Amino acid sequence: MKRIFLATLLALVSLTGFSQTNAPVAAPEAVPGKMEWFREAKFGMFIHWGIYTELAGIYGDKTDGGEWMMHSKKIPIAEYSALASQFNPVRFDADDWVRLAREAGQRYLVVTAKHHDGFAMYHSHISPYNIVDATPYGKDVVAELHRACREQGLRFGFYYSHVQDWYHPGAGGCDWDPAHDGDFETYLNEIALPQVDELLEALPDVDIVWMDQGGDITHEQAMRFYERVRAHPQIILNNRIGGGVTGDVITPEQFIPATGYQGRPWETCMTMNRHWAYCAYDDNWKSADELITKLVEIVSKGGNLLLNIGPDKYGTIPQVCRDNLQRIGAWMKVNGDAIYGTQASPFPFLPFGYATRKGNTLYLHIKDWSRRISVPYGLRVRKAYLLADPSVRIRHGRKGHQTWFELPPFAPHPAVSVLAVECEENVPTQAVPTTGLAMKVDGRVVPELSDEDYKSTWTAAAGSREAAVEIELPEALGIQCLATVEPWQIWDNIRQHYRVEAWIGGVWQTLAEGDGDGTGITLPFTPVTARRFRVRVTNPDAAISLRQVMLFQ
Ligand code: H79
Repeated sequence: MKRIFLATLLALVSLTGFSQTNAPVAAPEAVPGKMEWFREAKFGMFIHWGIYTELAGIYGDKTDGGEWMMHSKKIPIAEYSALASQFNPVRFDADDWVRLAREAGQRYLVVTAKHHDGFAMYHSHISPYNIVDATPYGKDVVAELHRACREQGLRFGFYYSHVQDWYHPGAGGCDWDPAHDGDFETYLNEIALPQVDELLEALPDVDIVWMDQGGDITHEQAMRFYERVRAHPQIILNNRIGGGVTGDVITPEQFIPATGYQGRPWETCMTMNRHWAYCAYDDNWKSADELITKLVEIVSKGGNLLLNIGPDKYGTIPQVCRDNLQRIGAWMKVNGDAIYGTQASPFPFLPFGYATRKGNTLYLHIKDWSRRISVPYGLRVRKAYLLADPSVRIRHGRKGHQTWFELPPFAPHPAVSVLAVECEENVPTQAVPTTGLAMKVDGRVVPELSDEDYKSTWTAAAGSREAAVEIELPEALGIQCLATVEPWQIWDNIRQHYRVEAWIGGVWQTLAEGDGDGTGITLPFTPVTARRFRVRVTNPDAAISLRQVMLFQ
């Protein structure tokens, strides 16, 4: 079986003329429909837990906390590893954690089996640097969570940092302690690959393998991980193996992509405050309402949300996290039909919020409540009702290519309220008016900006700090939002600035201004009808760079 699989893979590799360097591997769906549960589930729990919680984000000055502390403060291996002898999370209760996830409406759970610090939170037979052999607690918490997930009907996955490991010699990431000197191949063969093997053996029915930060390992090194995981055809593998090898799921970290990823499975992982691991002083909590809104936005763009919690060194989940999850759960009880098993919105942009759909039913997720909302399509409505109160009569009608709905005076929920609209037919996906359009930067056509490839990137000449993207629509249209995709990551701290203008009455009128966060921007404004637009871009931090520029109706 395994041999047939490998042979098929090799055939595929030679067919696609795949190079050693960076060609992505097509994801073979070994089990037909193996992604189905994932696409339906929409919402999972991420758990970052390890011996770094002994520090709780405090070591010297309290800046770079969390699971990166050892790296940020260049803590010697001998000192950091001694934290293990204190780690005794007596309040850990796998059944309680999984119940919390289930009651929040989360359908799967992913836990850090080994993070970049190299400490295994399961019983490893490859390295004694693990929770069973090196801590007074002495129990395998990954196995416990796996058991509890199976009992309560949640899917289960483990996170494994395969390249960075600041403890085992030769691995990536640790350059401050000579005790870490060694050979990367030896680390791969003696630690990382055997640990992945033993995890797959201990958890043969695991649903997700979440590798992290493969980066610049070679294609051949990446393939060794890839093949191991692919020998278990049911496993959903993320895209962070490195070496140009892609998996099944695209994994934006701490951001929501402007339009999703063209029908490919994706999952945003996100923290509730600013750290993945427990951090005693980080009070930058997102509210339950913000988190509900993010979940809705993600699902409306066809993705999943893997929402993180960071339990502390006792095994206690911060009360704020519990409260947030409970509130999300209450919302999901009422509105879950508009989340689970739905497809992405047919509308690239809606000024009042978001949409999802299932068959002929359209779910309008209303964030900015008003007495009257409309969608830019003439729907043949059979029935419209609020999920929070189906007994309230909702008047509706058509006007040209619009369908309007009259809402009661008060929103049922302060974050997002859902209007279900049963239609006579499936609503077709509305095109983004700028896709495929010739966009010019300083007079020259730049195809990267309007193709459908979110990865193709245009970068201005080094040193240039200003550019103008000119967009001429085939006809005047009512436009009310600019969206861009940028090539950086959140942690690069790049603030590219945008000013959107329209040519109206013989002058350029400014419509809106704002800064990207390194991954892009969604900038809504009061609708204007015009044919010519201009997006002026400045970048104080780096050469101007863009992947996509879109205008939405
Ligand atoms: O496990 C979480 C992160 O620890 C991990 N991925 C998620 C799921 C991750 N590994 N690397 N990165 C994320 C990107 C690196 C970010 C960094 Fe930093 C910026 C490392 C050093 C500067 C953030 C800020 C961490 C320390 C300071």
